[in-house]
Amino acid sequence: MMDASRITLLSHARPDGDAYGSSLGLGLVLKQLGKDVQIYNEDGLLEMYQFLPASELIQPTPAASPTGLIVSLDTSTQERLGKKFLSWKRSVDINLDHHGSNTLYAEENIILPELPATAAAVIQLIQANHWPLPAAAASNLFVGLSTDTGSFRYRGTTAETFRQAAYLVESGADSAELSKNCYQSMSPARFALLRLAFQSIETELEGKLSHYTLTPEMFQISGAKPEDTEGIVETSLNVSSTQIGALFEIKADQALKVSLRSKGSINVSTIAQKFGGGGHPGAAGINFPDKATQNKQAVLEQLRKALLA
Ligand SMILES: [Mn+2]
Repeated sequence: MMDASRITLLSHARPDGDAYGSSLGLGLVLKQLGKDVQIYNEDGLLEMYQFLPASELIQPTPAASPTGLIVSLDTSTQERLGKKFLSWKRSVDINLDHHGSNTLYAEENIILPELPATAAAVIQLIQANHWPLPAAAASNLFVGLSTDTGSFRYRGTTAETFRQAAYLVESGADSAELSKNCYQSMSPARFALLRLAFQSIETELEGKLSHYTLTPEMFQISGAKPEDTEGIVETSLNVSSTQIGALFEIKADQALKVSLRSKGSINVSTIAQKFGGGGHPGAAGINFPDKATQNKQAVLEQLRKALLA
């Protein structure tokens, strides 16, 4: 990565705090090293992440393929980089990720499933190379580390994670301010969607399984955006009995987006992979192009089976 002068950083569509945080964190460090850096995402910059320092560097993926080195971050499959990227007909040079389900689609694949965030992999890279870490980069990496660990709560958060967090704070990341922007800055529309989502909750198997179903009407009524579903499924795990939480998002064209979370011993990534999805043992997702109702039932069947096993 040190040799290339022009570097393009990509992350997955429907980006989250780790996709943006790891790309911006690495991008700002490379820029300071004198590199010509482009940071692209299929969805551009979502409004809720405008607070990230230097967030304006995130541009929607252009139609034309750039020259130079292409690096993907936090992205388990090539398809998740989005349609624009696929139209470039170019392969990724370096694939830096922490999803165990990563399909190793690049020339060089650096997959670290033991790390709780791609931001953690970027921090290792920065430290190993003794690259200077500007405060703006540290702040972005803090957001990646904090959001993917559920504020340092999930399994996978280790002593090293806290050491990395300390390093970021020492480098200028304001943890309280960033956390407020991540967790206490919900838009009224998102809050309205949350209210409707809670009304849709169904629990099964003595509360071990808890699932939400979102419909296009709920987005209409609340005025929420597609990205406003982030964090909803996690709230089901706040109930003591819940072992698996699921969020089913039914689209107008009957496509179905499924988010799965587990706080027990059940690996939801294995279940997602049965349907062509993937993720981590505690957090995984599936995208079905059609047959929303049927596919929802099929996933629920697998979740019940896992809980009864
Ligand atoms: Mn991640």
